[in-house]
Amino acid sequence: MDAVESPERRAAFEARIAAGEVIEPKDWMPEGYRRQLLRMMSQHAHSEVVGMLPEGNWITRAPTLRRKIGLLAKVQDEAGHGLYLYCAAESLGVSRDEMLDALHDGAARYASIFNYPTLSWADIGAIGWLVDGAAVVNQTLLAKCSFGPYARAMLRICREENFHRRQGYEIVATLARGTAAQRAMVQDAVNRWWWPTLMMFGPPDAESANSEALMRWRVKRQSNDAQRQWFINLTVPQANAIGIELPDPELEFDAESGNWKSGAVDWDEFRRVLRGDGPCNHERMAARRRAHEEGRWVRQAAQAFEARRRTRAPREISTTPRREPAHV
Ligand code: FAQ
Repeated sequence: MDAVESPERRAAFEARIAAGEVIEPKDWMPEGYRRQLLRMMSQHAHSEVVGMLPEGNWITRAPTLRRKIGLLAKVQDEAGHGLYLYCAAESLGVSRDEMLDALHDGAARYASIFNYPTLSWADIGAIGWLVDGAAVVNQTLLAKCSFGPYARAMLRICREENFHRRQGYEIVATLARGTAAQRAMVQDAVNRWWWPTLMMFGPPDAESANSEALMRWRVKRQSNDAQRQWFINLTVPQANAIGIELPDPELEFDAESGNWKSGAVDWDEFRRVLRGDGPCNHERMAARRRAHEEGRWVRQAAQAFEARRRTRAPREISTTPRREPAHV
């Protein structure tokens, strides 16, 4: 046990959580709380950054200029989310370099969903609609989590992910109204992304090793299965509205609970992907490591620039007003 972790301190911390207080980085916290947050937040940051790869593949092949601008902005947003999350996680006393080393060494995880390939343009719509849609459900809850920096990072991220979700849905809806070939392409994309999206919420509650602690500490505000169900309930009517079929013959509405009941998720597939045997695990990690190596000179140049800036005397600022250029 941590030298400063006493039963009294721990009880006071649990009381703060129970009262719905927000915990800030300088507040005392049990080591278990810090570790859980660090695991989850760094994993989340890695997911945003690795998540740029499947969609980044399609920037050069977007069908129109409008679609290309949208996709470029989305991929850049994901990079920004990674940066906010690394900053928020750094407030727990671990550097970004350490977190990135853990990702590149294979010690840290990132979301299983990003180990699937993007085979057609319709996949970009399916990712926006389904994957970002799932992220919004999960992250809207995290915006109310007990750790201040994580909750605050989620506010802006959720707004952006919601926009991504709508952009993805618009792509899917457009293709669903298109030619027979476009309809077939979008249906195929949804068939491939549906089940991996449901796996994003994590294993069933009974197998979720971290949920008990995370729920008690109000980091997770709903269980994996509850979040999955919420997402299914939101998504089925959206699919029906545009004539897309979700690839689950057992999906049916249960009037008693008000839920859309789904068939069984293939949890063996989920475990295989987590073990590193998904369709693109090797490709994704190789691309991430290469990007990190190729960016080394940028980081070094930025550090050298900052070191030089700090040693220079501040330049005098001119107080003479500048004249506006004359209108011609
Ligand atoms: N993938 O005990 P639990 C996005 C692991 S952001 C990989 O239930 P927990 C934006 C889990 O780590 C997507 N591993 O875990 C975007 C644990 O292993 P460990 C990322 C998973 O933490 C869109 C073990 O299984 N979002 O998509 C997964 O209580 C489009 C047992 O599981 C977040 O990270 C998985 N899906 O619940 C970007 C949100 N599920 O670490 C680009 C924050 C479970 O003990 C394009 N995270 N595992 O060795 C969370 O909400 C939670 O961490 C869960 C997992 C729900 C993911």
